[in-house]
Amino acid sequence: MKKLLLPILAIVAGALFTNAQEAAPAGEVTKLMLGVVPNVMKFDKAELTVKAGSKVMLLFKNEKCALQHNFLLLKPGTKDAVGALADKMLTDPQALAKFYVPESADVLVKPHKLVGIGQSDLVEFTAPTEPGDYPYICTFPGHWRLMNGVLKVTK
Ligand SMILES: [Cu+2]
Repeated sequence: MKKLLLPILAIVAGALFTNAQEAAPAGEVTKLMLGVVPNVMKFDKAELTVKAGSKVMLLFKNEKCALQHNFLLLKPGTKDAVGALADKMLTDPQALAKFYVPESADVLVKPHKLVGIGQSDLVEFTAPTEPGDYPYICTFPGHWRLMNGVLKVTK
């Protein structure tokens, strides 16, 4: 069922996009895959690249890691600040319900859930219009120092 859903979503997004394209010829849908390296608290890619302002469909998938993870995209230069907020959530009784997403204006893209073993989260967003290096991190407390990467937004 899940395997079916993605192609269908892609087709729907593609169809929507075709219509939108007449109004916004610069747009395009970029599909990205991001995974988890088991047991070392790392994403399987340290770097991803998208065009500024493009539609992005990112499939974040945890195939083999027993820990739970998430995917957040942040404003440039804010990894340490948001990471520190994430670590503080250890004392927040609502943290699990919030999927360990800290409340911060530096968070550009939030996850829908924590992704346990065998699970995935399809994250759709519009890439920032300003080119630059946008950090992505997992905010499960303690993970972000190792579990981070850079989304390169290009012109
Ligand atoms: Cu993690």
